[in-house]
Amino acid sequence: MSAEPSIAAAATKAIAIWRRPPRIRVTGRARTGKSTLIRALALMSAEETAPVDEPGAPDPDLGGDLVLYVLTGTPQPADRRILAALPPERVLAVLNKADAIGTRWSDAVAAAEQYSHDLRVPVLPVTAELAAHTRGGIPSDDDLRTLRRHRDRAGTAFTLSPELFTSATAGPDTAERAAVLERWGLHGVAVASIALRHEPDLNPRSLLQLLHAASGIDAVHLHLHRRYERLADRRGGELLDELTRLAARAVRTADGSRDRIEDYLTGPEAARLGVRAGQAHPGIAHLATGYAAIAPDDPDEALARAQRWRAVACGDLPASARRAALRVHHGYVRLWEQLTHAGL
Ligand SMILES: Nc1nc2c(ncn2[C@@H]2O[C@H](COP(=O)(O)OP(=O)(O)O)[C@@H](O)[C@H]2O)c(=O)[nH]1
Ligand SMILES: [Mg+2]
Repeated sequence: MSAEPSIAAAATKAIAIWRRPPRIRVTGRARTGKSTLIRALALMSAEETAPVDEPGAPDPDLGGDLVLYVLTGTPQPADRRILAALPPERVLAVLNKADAIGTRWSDAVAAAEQYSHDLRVPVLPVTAELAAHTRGGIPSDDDLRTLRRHRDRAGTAFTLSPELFTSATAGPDTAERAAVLERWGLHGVAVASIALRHEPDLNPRSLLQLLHAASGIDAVHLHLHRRYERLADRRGGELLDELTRLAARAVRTADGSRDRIEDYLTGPEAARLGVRAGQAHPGIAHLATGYAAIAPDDPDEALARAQRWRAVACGDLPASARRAALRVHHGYVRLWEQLTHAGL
């Protein structure tokens, strides 16, 4: 019979793939903090894999959209092998347990930069345990009273180990100290003590913000969000390619599937997807920074951008980057057409 139902079905399938939520896998060696990081990020859709580098066990399946790779300390040969086999645009690595690296945050930042350079993927320092605590609630007045009572000991060996922090030699409030330790972890206690020494009147909300900032988790959130956007842009481009292919293959029949696909491809949403997909190409992404990702609402701006991208496409570029630049150019031309016709 007619090929038409299969065209409609194929278009529906392409749209479903485009809309599918990203699949993210959190991996790394055993006890690097994968579960803790998932809690800290509140990543509902993330799946923790079996640990990497387990004797006798195969490497975990790292298919899907994004891989969040958890390191602690110096990367091991298994970390290097697995990271080298993954496409860099699909990977973000964190250097967890930053609280255990050196004596200050800048030591963890320097280590992360070094690993990032060696491994050729972004590596962000983080203290997932503290970040997970700051998700769990706000410091109580009791917590603050206990920490204030010992603020003269902030920055000393007192906060170096759970045993020292809860030692009976520091006073009769061992149970209260154990409770604070339980709620905020050793690193949280150390950071909070120093903050309270400098500012004894700090309120619970400000202290929570400070602990959250000290965990480094916001940078991970931000990077992940950017990865999600890049992924959405790439998928938008794949949708356009697939629909273009389907429309080219289809015969025009009564049910109008091909006309609907063509209408969509010449419409405003496809133009915006094309601009975004083109700009996300790694070879030209740097040329797109500074420009709002959404289309301008004045036709002159759309035309100016179309001309600019035409010039980029005529420059010295590898073939795939040139196609991407042309896709941006075409997207802006379409938008310009729509904006000028809409005004008539
Ligand atoms: N010092 C420190 N310990 C952490 C941190 N994150 C996790 N841990 C601890 O590392 C251990 C393993 O964590 P878990 O999330 O279960 O690791 P997984 O095996 O990779 O899932 C636990 O005892 C955590 O409390 C961190 O940022 N700093
Ligand atoms: Mg786990």
